[in-house]
Amino acid sequence: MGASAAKRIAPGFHSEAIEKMPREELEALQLRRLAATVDVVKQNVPAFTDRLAKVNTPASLHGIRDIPFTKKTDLRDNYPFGLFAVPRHEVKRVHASSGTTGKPTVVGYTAEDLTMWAQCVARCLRGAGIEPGWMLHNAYGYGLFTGGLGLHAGAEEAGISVVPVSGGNTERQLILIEDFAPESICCTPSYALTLAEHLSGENSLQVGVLGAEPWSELMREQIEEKLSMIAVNIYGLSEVIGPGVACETADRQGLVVMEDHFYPEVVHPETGEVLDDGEVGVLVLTSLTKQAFPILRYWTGDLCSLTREPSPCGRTHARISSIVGRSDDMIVIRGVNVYPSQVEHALLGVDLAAPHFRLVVTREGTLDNLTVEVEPVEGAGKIDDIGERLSGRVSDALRSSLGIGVAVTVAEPGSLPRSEGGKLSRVDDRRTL
Ligand code: DLL
Repeated sequence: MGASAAKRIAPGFHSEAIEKMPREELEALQLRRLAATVDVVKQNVPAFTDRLAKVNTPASLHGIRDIPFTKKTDLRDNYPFGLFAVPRHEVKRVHASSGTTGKPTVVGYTAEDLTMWAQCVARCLRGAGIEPGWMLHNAYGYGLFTGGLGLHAGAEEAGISVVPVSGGNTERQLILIEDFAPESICCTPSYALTLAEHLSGENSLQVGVLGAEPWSELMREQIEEKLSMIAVNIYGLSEVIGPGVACETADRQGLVVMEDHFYPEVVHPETGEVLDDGEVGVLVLTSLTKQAFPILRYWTGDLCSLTREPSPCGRTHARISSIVGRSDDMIVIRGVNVYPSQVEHALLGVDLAAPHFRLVVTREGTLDNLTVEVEPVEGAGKIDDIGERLSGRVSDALRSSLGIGVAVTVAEPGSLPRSEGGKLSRVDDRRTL
């Protein structure tokens, strides 16, 4: 049974009046909240006093463009609590994201921030079609990562029973899914694929809420097919709140931004100029209600486009496309700009290729090299017999989508890294070594 044959899942609501608020009213609310946030940051975050000295309280939403971007380096430079806008005793929780180098970036929440966050995630889960009273198997990591606790609080807020499994220990996860028969699951898409290698299509799951890493439409098809559930994309980042900044509904027509709390812009990756709706650029987010760690024009580095057309389900808030890559992920191969997500997309369309792969990036002198490692699908035959055919097909697919030739190697089935519960990096970037 594929997802299409599964019971039709319809988007629900957690705060219907807000989610369907007429845009004019929504934008007036955003402006009031933006003005208050700018004033709070100016007054309460000494690290930004100089930077914001010439910025006036915005009189229109357009006025946000006068505010300088906040970047990840600002969080590192003010580690750990230097950008908090409330006294330490008002901070009820901190989370942190592990940077690949150096210190983590630390974020904080007041009691009201935690309530707002739970409400945003509750909207995501209800929009995804999960009903109050259903069970949610939560396989996002609990701890400093925002995934586990973020989804946990949202489920409770929406009246969904949550199983706080956290990531890892796949064997135990499989037993619990079998025995508890949850209707829904949340985890990274790469971990959903790991679970799908062991779970039959005859399982209890109807909805998966997957995110925290990029994934393509083809990967969605594979997950939906193998697990017989619909797979909904959830987006967020710890600097802005955690999961729940934006999420698809069960219709899967773009990710609805919780626009009463987060103001989205898409800007040109090099000039920072705000782009028109529909154009792909860097997503920039401003928190409109956060207290402990308000953030103005945060440069996410995530590439997507934006639309303000109303959704089929009646939601009026803006939607972003799936994240198509990160502005800092670009590889230049013989003068051609390549994003790993483009490679993934081409690769997943090759029928002999399994959805497990790795991109190895190396540098010789000033030239970047890319090697794509692929695995054959189960049952395709011995590598000696099909290896050449598989690598030929992958090379052809890559040449036609990227316009350049890329080295391809075929690995033994099961040998490439699988997600063990957390984010899976499919790019092995050896250029800095
Ligand atoms: O990954 C928050 C989260 C948890 C989102 C659970 C969804 C589900 P960070 O660890 O701070 O926070 O990582 C944020 O992950 O800037 C994106 O590059 C990437 N990311 C998150 N969601 C998606 C998604 C959490 N749906 C960074 N698609 C972000 C693509 C995503 N990339």
